[in-house]
This record gives sequence, structure tokens and C-alpha cells, in this order.
Amino acid sequence: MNILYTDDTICAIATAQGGAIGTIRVSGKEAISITDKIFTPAGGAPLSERKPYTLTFGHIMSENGEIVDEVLVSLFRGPHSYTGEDSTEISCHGSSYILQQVMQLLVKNGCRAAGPGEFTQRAFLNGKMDLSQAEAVADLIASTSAATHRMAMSQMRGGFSRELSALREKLLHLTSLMELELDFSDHEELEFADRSELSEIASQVETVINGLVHSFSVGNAIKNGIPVAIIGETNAGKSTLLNALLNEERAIVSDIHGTTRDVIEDTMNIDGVMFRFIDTAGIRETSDEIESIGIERSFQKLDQASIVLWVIDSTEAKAQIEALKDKVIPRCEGKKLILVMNKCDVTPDPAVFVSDTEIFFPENVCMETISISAKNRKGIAELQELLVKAAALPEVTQNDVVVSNIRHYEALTHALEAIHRVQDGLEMNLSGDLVSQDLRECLFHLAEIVGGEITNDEVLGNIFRNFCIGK
Ligand SMILES: Nc1nc2c(ncn2[C@@H]2O[C@H](COP(=O)(O)OP(=O)(O)OP(=O)(O)O)[C@@H](O)[C@H]2O)c(=O)[nH]1
Ligand SMILES: [Mg+2]
Repeated sequence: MNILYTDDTICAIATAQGGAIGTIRVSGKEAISITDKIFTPAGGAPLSERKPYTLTFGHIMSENGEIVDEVLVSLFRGPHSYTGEDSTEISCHGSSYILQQVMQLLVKNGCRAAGPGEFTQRAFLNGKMDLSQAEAVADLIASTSAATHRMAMSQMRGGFSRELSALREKLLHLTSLMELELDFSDHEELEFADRSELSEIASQVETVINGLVHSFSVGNAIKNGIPVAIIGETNAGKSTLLNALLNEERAIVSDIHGTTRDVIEDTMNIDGVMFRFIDTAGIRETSDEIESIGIERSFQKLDQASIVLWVIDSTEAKAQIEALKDKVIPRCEGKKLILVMNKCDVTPDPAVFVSDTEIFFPENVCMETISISAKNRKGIAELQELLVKAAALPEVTQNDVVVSNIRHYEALTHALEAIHRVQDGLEMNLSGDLVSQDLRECLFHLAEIVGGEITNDEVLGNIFRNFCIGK
């Protein structure tokens, strides 16, 4: 699909199968005239002579004069439509046979069947919304919880875009001050904005970008689930615990040490909070190359998680804690760590271990202990309660700007690096043209998010490919 090919008229079924009503959208220069060719109004003028934003009842007629369906057609004229072009929406009875017949008639009369996201792509290209808003449309359709819905709604309505445009204003102001300095730098008698004022503006910009970058951990947790790494020695019962938490035999369990070689992930909603559980390869000394790679991944997942379930076989608790504490605990700084004493069915009194072991917990490791039997599903409900408590995601409202899209996060991270260089440059009294270069880079990365003139076809293609057809 040529991403910038928007001259033709497109059509698509916009509703899911199986409903009572099915809607077909048509958009493009000839949307109204093509719809007129297959639609006979029950009375009065053809669509092309009607006012926009009206509903017209009538029939879709087949080529041999048979009635395909009784329908309602809504009429929109560009630029005041979703795509910014002339559009119609044909509401039929929701039979997939009828919908296919109407699609075929449209195509025979000059429409092209739309690819995924093509309507929203046109809305973007016609300036109805920026790229971050277009992406929010997809998020809104995919939203499955109050929090994902609120984030997408705020982004689609332009909350994020407004924040970015305020940043852009500030940066442009800063750039113009810098450039003034450059233009007149030969005139030593002239005074320019003093650099502490420039630093102040740069620092305001830095604070906002930094806040946005940090909001991603919340946004990502809401969208993709809070990452919970399940780690521990081999045979501690990690995979058994994963299966218990997911209530499904997801991972292979066996009494052979080193059963799990690769990372296994799945999400589960507990009390309205989405968790992403990550079972990992058991940590032990090994000469097996593949197992070593698996163990490396276990540590990567531990680093990326916000909650860590350290599963310990309580029949050998003390030894297991001693063996791993130096590898695990320092990596848990800033995270919630839950020591899961497993196999409590075979250890009658598992209350002793932690106090019995000399462990140093850095101040910012928040640690809890719980005894369970993953195999007998004992203590799982209590563990779930602990998890929900540990999750403690802030309440997101429709007014909050929370970054949840990895593309935006990456662009913001680059913008943050650039503004840090600007700040350093100002502090070190670097020449204006060097600082200006970094300022322009910062602006460039912010513009990537909303899709300025620099956005290339490949980026657009990647974004809209993931949409559903008809949107
Ligand atoms: N008695 C008892 N046995 C358990 C419990 N949980 C797990 N097991 C057993 O412990 C053995 C290892 O379980 P897994 O879940 O495969 O352990 P793992 O930690 O995933 O092991 P690796 O993948 O090798 O790192 C299996 O034989 C399980 O049936 C439990 O609560 N009580
Ligand atoms: Mg396992």
C-alpha cells in the first residue's frame, strides 16, 4: 500500500462480525457519487443533492435490480468529517453476506477496499489530528480497562499534544534568543539575554520532558501489565507458581533442575489491576551454554520488573537465601520484593528463615515475606492480595498526560538527552551555534511524536499497519 496515496475513494466494513447492524464506511472524493450509484433513497433527492449530517433511508440495489438491503446512509462533507474528506456510512443489517455484497458493489463502482487504519491515516494527513492522537485512536479501540481507556481518551483529545506544543514554544523561544546572539556576536557592544535566563528556560523544558519520560513506567504498566519477575533457584517452584497465578498449565513443571530455559510471560487481571507475570530460568552455576543464556535473561527480566517474586524452596530456605542474596537484593533497589517461601506443605513451620539469615536490605527495597504451597494452590489468594497492594499504581484521570507508547517514550528519551546537552553547553559557556544544534535536535525529537513534516512513510506504515480495518 502506498502510504501517501489518498486520491482515491476507499471503503471498509467498520463493525465487528455478529452484531445486529453492520456499518460500511466510504471516504474520498467520490464517496457520495459512488454511494449514490448503489443506493436508492426511499423518497426525494439523491445523496449528492442532500445536506451533510443527515440520515437517509433507502435501499441498496444489486446490479440486476434486486434489493440487497434496507439501509440508513449518513452523509458527511469534507473537511468536516472524520477523515477530512467527503464520506458516507451505510448502516445495513449485520449479515456478513449483506455486508460483502455491499462492499462488492462499492468496489465495482470505483471504490478501493481500505487497508488497516487508512481512515485514520487520512485524518492525520488531512490535518484532522496529529500522529499521537491517531495512535490514541488505536489504543482507545483496544482499551480493556478504565485506566487504559482514560489514558487513550486523554491522548486522543489532545492532552499530550498540547503539552508538546507548549514545550515547542519554549524551545523555539530559546532558539531565537540563541540565534540573536549568533547574528550579532560580532558587535561586542551589544548585550544579549543573559545565559542564566536561558538556563532557566532550559531547566523548565527539562523538568517537563523528564516528567513525561518517567510517566512511561506507569503508562506502560497500565497498558501492558505491571511486570512481575518470578525468580529463584532451579526447582524452587517458579513455574508451578506461574501456573497457579494464571490458573492455567502455562509452563512445564518437572523435578528436573533447569526445566525452564527461556522466559515465559503472560498477563492476568487481579482485582482490576493488570499484571504481567514473567517466569524465568532458575539461577544456578551451570556449564550448559543455553541454560547460561536463559539465566542471563532471568537477570534482565529482574532488572525490568517493578515487582519481584523471589521463590525459595523452604525445605532449604537458609541455603537458598545465602546463595542468591548478593545477586538478587542489590538488583531490587527501587522495586517491591516479595520473598515467596514455597513448598510449605512439606515444611510445617516455615516462619524462621529470614530472621535467621543475615540479610542486608537497602533502604529502598520494600520487602515482604509469604509462605505458600504453589503445588497445592495454598496461599495464592494471599499472594494476590500482596501483589495488588504492591502494585499501587496512581489513579490516572482523563486530564493526566501519561506516556504509554514506546515510540513516544523513545523520542522523549532522545529529546531529554538533547536538552541535557543544551544545559551542559549553557553551563560551560559553549558557543551559541553548538548549543543551537542541540536545541534543534530536541525540537526534532518532539516533532517526531506528533508527526511533523519530517515523518517518513516507513514510520507511518509501521503505525497504521497495526490498526484494524475500517478505522
Ligand atoms: N511439595 C511441593 N512441591 C512443589 C511445590 N511447588 C513446586 N513443587 C515441585 O517442585 C518441582 C519443581 O517445580 P517447578 O515449578 O518446575 O520449579 P522451577 O522453579 O520452575 O524450576 P526450574 O524451571 O528448573 O528453574 C516440581 O516437581 C514441582 O511439582 C510445592 O508447593 N510443594
Ligand atoms: Mg521452571
